[in-house]
Amino acid sequence: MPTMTRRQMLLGSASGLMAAGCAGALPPLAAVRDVPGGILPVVATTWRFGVKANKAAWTILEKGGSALDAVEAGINDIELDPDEESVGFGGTPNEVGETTLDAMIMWGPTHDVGAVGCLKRVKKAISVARKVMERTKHTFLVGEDATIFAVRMGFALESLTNERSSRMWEDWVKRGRKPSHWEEEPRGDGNPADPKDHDTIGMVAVDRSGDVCVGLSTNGLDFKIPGRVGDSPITGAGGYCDNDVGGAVATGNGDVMMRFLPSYQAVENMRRGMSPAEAAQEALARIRKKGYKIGGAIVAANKKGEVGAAALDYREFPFAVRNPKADELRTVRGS
Ligand code: SD4
Repeated sequence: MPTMTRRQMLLGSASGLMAAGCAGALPPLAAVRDVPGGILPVVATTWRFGVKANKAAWTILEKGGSALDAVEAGINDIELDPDEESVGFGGTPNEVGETTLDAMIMWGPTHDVGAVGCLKRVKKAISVARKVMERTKHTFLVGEDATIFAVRMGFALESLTNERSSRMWEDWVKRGRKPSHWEEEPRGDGNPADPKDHDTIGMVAVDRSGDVCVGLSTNGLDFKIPGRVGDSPITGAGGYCDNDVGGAVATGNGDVMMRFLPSYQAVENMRRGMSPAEAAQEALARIRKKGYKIGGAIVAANKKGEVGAAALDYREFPFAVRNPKADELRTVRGS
């Protein structure tokens, strides 16, 4: 899969820039690890906001911190950003005008997962997911009961609606409630690909110790039917990692993508020797083969710190990559 670099800031070798007095931009040398064929740490994130999310994650990775802390910090940064309309509060609401959140986090060293689906009135969904992972033996909590769990864990109850999200909902009602999710499955040539109108944050990080973490947070698809949970919080669908191999995260039409466990497939493809880009491409090709025509993409990273991505019916899919040598937004074309 060809990749094009839109904004590439090559920071040069750590020692070279240290000598040039630019140490502020670099991770402390102790936190950088050359591995055969690659360099750690690395963080890669879906969509354009990935650059900003990676910056927040990097403050942890550059000090030698864990991929787990980095993923939570990077995703929180976007969840709490009022300008992001598809992650966190103020995001596109469901059919009845309520914004609800899906999130999951998976930590390679323990192969443990925490997830929440249809979470209401709590802003930091990824942090609630981390509490599910760390404080309970469960994996996945949903709906009002996930909210009650969050309150028990000390999270504040807050409205996820703001002026913009109520306006979006009112406009949608005025347009006759179109688009809607009561229509036919997106199959075959007759169906247009989904418009790229929704972005989920999916982040994969490998820290200096080689430990892998993936995380995702989203308010799901615009004007979804109440109660709908997408692929993002489902292990192997939205995200998956194996500490021996690497990790992968998915974005796109989750109703279809969750039928294929594409993140799991991408990680298994890397285990069998494919590059991250090849692994993502092969996992997505399975969806196309069954006749679906959807927008979708996967970002994958292996233990060496190599990153790749592939996309289905997006004209262009941007994803952000940061490691000790680069801080860049890349794009792949949909296939
Ligand atoms: C979902 N996969 O809930 C998410 C939406 C998404 O870019 O990724 N949009 O189906």
